[in-house]
Amino acid sequence: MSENEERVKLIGSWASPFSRRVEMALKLKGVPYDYLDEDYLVHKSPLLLQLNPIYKKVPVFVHNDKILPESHLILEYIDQTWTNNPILPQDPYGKAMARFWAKFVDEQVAPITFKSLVKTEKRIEVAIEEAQELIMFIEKEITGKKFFGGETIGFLDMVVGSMIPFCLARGWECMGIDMIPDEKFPELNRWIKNLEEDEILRECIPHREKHIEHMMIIVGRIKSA
Ligand SMILES: N[C@@H](CCC(=O)N[C@@H](CS)C(=O)NCC(=O)O)C(=O)O
Repeated sequence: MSENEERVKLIGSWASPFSRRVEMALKLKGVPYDYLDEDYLVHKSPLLLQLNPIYKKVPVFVHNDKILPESHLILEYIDQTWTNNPILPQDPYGKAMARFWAKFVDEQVAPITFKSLVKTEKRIEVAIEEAQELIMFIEKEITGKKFFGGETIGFLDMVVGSMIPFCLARGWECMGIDMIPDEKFPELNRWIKNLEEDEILRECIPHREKHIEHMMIIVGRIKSA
């Protein structure tokens, strides 16, 4: 390897939306990288524990001698380091709002529409309705947009796309829940189709059947926790 050559490594997991979104960004920007897959449900490698001793979670991004956990931070770092095909808006308000929606989806939508739903003590119809109320905020935000940030794939498509259609929806499917029917969420479903048409994104989406089996395991674990 020459002295100037970049060393880029991602420690991720095939089923993790947090890892998938980082691969989406690397592929979109054409950054070559080595990938190490962690089967974190079974075992956490000494490398993962060493690189992310605080959270012990994937993904961890390694660029030369820099080590960075946390997918939102990794995406921002990638965007600022490899500036072709920008994924975040350039204007301060657009950037702040992209961060807002990304945080909302990871910190509110994901736990409330999945983990809490699996364990809910409410009537399931009521819990689903509450989950749909949250998702409706995304439906409204996405209305009329090809992608979340406009005409090209960007940060929000990676964060929200890796989470809602290509992770949570598979969990809802294995629980037999039709969470985002077309009649109720036409704009969300239109946007999902746009994502599925993109070759780079498609490459980063976990294989559906295998993923549903994985989500079954997660549902079982949440139930018995
Ligand atoms: N906030 C983190 C979340 C990462 C995360 O939750 N990763 C999961 C995989 S989907 C993990 O490593 N879980 C292992 C554990 O919870 O012990 C990010 O955005 O990167």
